[in-house]
Amino acid sequence: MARDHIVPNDLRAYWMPFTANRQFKKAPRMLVEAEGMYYRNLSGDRVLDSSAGLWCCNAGHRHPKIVKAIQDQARQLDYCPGFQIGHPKAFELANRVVDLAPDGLDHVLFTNSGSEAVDSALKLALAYHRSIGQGERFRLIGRERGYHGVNFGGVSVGGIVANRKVYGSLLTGVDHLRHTHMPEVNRFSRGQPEHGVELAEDLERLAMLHGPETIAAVIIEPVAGSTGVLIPPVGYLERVREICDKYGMLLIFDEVITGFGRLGAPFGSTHYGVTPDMITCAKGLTNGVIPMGGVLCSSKIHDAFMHGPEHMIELFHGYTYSGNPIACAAGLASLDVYRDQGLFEKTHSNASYFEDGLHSLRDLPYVIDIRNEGLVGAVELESIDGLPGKRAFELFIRAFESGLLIRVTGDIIALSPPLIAERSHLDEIFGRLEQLLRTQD
Ligand code: PXG
Repeated sequence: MARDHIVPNDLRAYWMPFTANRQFKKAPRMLVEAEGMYYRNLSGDRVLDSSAGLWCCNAGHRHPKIVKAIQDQARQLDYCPGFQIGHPKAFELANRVVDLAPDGLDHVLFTNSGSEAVDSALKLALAYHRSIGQGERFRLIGRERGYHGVNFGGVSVGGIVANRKVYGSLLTGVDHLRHTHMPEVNRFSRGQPEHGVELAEDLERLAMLHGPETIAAVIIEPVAGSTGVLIPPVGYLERVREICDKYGMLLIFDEVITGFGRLGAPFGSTHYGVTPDMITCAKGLTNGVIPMGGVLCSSKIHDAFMHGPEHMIELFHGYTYSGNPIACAAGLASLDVYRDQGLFEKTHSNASYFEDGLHSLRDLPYVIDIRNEGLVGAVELESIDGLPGKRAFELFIRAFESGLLIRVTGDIIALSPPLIAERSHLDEIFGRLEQLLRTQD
């Protein structure tokens, strides 16, 4: 295929997100095409995608049905105001999302990203308590090592230090549970680690410390993704749910990564059989192709706002692009593809093959832990003394140069291949990783 991609000779203007900008601009890594499991770089070489872009392209790249849906929608209705006006696809997508969710989560707000979904959910939690006469519930509880996007609410409840520490005092009234990483007892666990259910008791302690009647909501990722894939210990999510119920605190599952099939079920909550009061999602909602996120909530929450004069707006919240028609078209097509290609079931049936492949890397140099669930996994490497993150970053560069896209965070390699991955693709990912790990300096 002829390649006519023009590369600007000045890269200074674009300040790239979560990127080592100076390093990048000295030796840029550009992708210019994609199809299925592969990208292509500027030289036309294939790059195998082991991270579904950034955990989002679950149906792989440039899926013809999703591409067509977006093209058709752009030709038909490009934009429609979302306030006081609707278009059919927003309602259709909301129904389809709710159908996949656990029973009881019957309503959806649309946003444009996971970060916006999180901040919307936190605001909704506060407004809900006020609407039922419990306005004294103002506290929000997150968890160490949690990632809930980059907006003020999400950073406040988040627990990744580098994402927080330079941004001032953030929201007040926030506290954190301890994270659930216990390598001393859970190293190389397959699926849910055996130890750590007792960490859920942190919530009981925080309730006693602050007064449970002051806590509005608890937000956690069922599987903590960004921090390097931490799988919930057996019984942990159930216990958090119990404590929330005991004290009337809302439970929010941030399913931006675990939503839409990553664990082999529509949501992490369906996979683990624990139903929160709200779910935040994004990424796989539109296969990552058009920005979109959402907040699913229970009828209990929704109905609490549905009173007062009917001409009045019930919730003063929303975005210019909430329910954008092209995003909705991408969402509907993505959900069709997930269903028609049986991608959640495929993930479920590939999970143990993925697990075996991942754990086969266990004895390679510097590997200190491996964790997995569904089609998400992590290989943790021993950090170089005084240079945390360097070992994995170098591996990332070498992988990219050799035609494999991986995601690294600190010294952890996180894998989350598109759910269309055949076993041959998984073999290729693990084969290449083995080679790269074996040949480290
Ligand atoms: N919550 C969770 C659980 C996430 O994983 C967000 C919120 C924010 O979503 P947006 O759409 O605002 O980015 C996320 C996003 C990585 C990585 O490799 C993870 C995310 C985004 C980009 C990179 O660690 N998670």
